[in-house]
Amino acid sequence: GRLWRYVRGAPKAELHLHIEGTLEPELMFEIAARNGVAVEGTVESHRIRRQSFKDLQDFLDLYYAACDVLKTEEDFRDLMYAYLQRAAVDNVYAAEVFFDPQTHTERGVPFDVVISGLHRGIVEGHRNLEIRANLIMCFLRHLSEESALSTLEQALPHLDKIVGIGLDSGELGNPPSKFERLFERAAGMGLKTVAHAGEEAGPEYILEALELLKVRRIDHGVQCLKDSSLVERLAKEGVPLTTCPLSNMKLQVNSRYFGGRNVTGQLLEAGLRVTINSDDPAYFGGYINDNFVRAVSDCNLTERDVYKMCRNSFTSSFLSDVDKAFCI
Ligand code: ES4
Ligand code: ZN
Repeated sequence: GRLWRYVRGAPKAELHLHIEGTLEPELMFEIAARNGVAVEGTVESHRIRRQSFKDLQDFLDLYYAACDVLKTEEDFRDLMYAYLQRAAVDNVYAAEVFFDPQTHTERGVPFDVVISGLHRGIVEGHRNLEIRANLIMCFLRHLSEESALSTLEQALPHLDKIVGIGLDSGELGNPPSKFERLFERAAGMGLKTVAHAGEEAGPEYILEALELLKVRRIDHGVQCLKDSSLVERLAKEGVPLTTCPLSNMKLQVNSRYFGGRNVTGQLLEAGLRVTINSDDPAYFGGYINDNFVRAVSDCNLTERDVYKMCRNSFTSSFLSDVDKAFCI
């Protein structure tokens, strides 16, 4: 209806999207077959397995296992291109795409293969689909600082293909403070910084990400609602939150921490700079417009709210000021 039409037609930027989380079962089997990798089950059984997760770790175990099929530059190109095709349908003008190099280098896939393939997908997407994309290199917070620092070294010849760095994977027990030196080094190299914080862990992780990692955006950040003085600060400083409504629902963040409620409405009412994103759409049951529609219908939002969040997505992006002005 009218709501869907408005959401679909609104230009938007996607700021929180893990490229590995766009691997649909169909593409996973296609890539597995051509690489001679055995995968248990069927497209249908994988769809069913992805319908619900106990928590973040339950999801991550499946997400990392699915990545085993990815081996060649073509695989990473195809993964990126398929996502950009799907995002263009949702009127995404620009995407800032997370990738997890350590997930692949730990399995013996060279860093250069991963980044060259993803970059080729971006170049072809820009040429054929008129969609822009940039890469944000994410570090797995369950691994050591040493592993992260050596991964940053491997990125040195490819800095022209990366706009920034992020921090993801299992949050509890892996606080931002573990990566203070990494973020300082990356910032010194001219890279923008973001971090997942306050998805499952509490508001103190958000505060650490701001104070110690000096991030420009908080990925998720919904747990700020547990600390009213933090909410005030985020609102006053206009810190962008890249929220993911379907992700929070599927990973039981809402049921565990918010009485089952979608918190998009509360975040907006608090005056926060909220954006809506899809996180891992091949696992959480929808792409970016599905996330908008879910938030609007759960929280009774207006078209004005949708407009505001789309505008926030551009102002919070790492696009140049000229590009931002063109998009808004
Ligand atoms: C992730 Cl939802 C989420 N949280 C943390 N790390 C991730 N990696 C991929 N999806
Ligand atoms: Zn995420």
